[in-house]
Amino acid sequence: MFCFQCEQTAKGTGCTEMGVCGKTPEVSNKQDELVAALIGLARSAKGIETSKITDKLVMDTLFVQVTNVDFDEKDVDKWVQKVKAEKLKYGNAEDFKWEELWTGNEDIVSLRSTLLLGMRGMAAYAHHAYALGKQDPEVNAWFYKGLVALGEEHSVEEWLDLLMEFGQMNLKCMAILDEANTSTYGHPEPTEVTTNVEKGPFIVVTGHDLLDLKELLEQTEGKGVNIYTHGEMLPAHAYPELKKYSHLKGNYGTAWQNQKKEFENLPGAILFTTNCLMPPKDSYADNIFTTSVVAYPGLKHVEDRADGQKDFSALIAKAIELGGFKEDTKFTGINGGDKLMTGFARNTVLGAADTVVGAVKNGAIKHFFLVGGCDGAKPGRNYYTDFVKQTPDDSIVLTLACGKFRFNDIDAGEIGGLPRIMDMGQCNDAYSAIQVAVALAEAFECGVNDLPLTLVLSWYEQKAVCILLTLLALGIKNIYIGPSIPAFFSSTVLNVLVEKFGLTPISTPGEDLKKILA
Ligand code: SF4
Ligand code: SF3
Repeated sequence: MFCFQCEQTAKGTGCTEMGVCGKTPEVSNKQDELVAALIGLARSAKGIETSKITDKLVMDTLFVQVTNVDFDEKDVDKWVQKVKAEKLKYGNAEDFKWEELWTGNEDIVSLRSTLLLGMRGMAAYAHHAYALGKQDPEVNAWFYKGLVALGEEHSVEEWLDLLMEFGQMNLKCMAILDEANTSTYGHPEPTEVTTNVEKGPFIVVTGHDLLDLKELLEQTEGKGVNIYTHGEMLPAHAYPELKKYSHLKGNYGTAWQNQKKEFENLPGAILFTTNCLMPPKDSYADNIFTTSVVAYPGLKHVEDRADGQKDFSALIAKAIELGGFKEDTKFTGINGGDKLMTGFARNTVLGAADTVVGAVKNGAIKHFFLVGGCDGAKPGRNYYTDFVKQTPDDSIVLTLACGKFRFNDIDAGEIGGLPRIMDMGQCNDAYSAIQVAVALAEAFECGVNDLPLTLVLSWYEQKAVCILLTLLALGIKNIYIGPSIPAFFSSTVLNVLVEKFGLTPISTPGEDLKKILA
């Protein structure tokens, strides 16, 4: 096996014997086979109009390869066979030789990997939009274009152009997802969410899929089973069409890497709608249900919806069997706070644009930070907590994705009625942050790079890769990135990103803040 797609990769270079995430060599090799088969499918479909079924299969099979999604060799093999069968509908072009995926010139491997990993991220966004009936032919077509490109030779310049074109396409894909979410569930509204859990049966829903949550809310209504979000599902509380359910009670736990501790002895059932699943401990494995692209050997799986809704009855029965806590039980975030604010997506922030612009003009707001991205297990990730704690009182911290659990229970005060820390949503909502940055630039008649705005990203998996490529494609400069530089950036590629875009590895919060605010 060889895999270096995520931040926790072995020795910072690559997992070769076993994934640090728990992915086995068999699963890893199967995933490589899947990439090879997908390239074969894309080659066969060149110049032919593809069906919706094929488009959906391409998104799903790329999503399956994202870190902490699928740990089941049989399941990945099922996807390989599906792709091979689908290919025959279009032709029989040669598959890519998967052994060649990670070999060859270091810089070419780096550029090829960056595109592949970015596409895995975009596939997740396309998958979620598709579930809500939204898709874009251009985005769908780009998956095939990108797959064909992965199997071809290109100069470094050509690879960089492909990466920038991909970044633009991912912006489009994120826009469709934003449109899908807001047209289905309404615009997120500022919402306070408790970290406490009420007595009685409950289900914890984690991952990013809002439709799964919505269907589960409908199926548990009036049944005496409460629903709690976990991790990336927290922003669901802000959508009018989801918050209207009175049994959507609160948020349990923090970011994904704490699940082994947080799910141990939990008297509730747990639904994983997407990443990040960790290999479960035996003590709670029986309480876990996966669905959609998520799979783990031996865990119960809720089948995909055909026409109607998914059938969550076994999950609900499990929650009732477990019975929940006997008494209302208090929990806190990692800094001891028991209230989390969410719902500061583009509509809310832009709705307060006059206040924001006014506060900048009268000096009440001197700087904006976007501190966002994935969380993870490395001790160095305290950087993000410390960074936010050290931001000056006249600055605003926008945040998104699961990295926010490092600081989202801190009460950092307000400026002009707006909280200093504003949660814009999931990683899937990065589009919202980009829209706010663009609108601020318009209001101040300058470019995004001329705003008093600094992006401080934390990355872990491949959605962070596609978002980074989008930001670079938009020409956004001097982004701080941590906790480490991706292993798949060769030194040459990293040099290009540093020289061309000013991509900056994080150092210490104190030093970085001094530099940023100088
Ligand atoms: Fe290693 Fe990350 Fe790949 Fe898992 S996803 S095998 S931890 S690089
Ligand atoms: Fe988190 Fe896995 Fe990336 Fe959606 S849930 S941000 S790591």
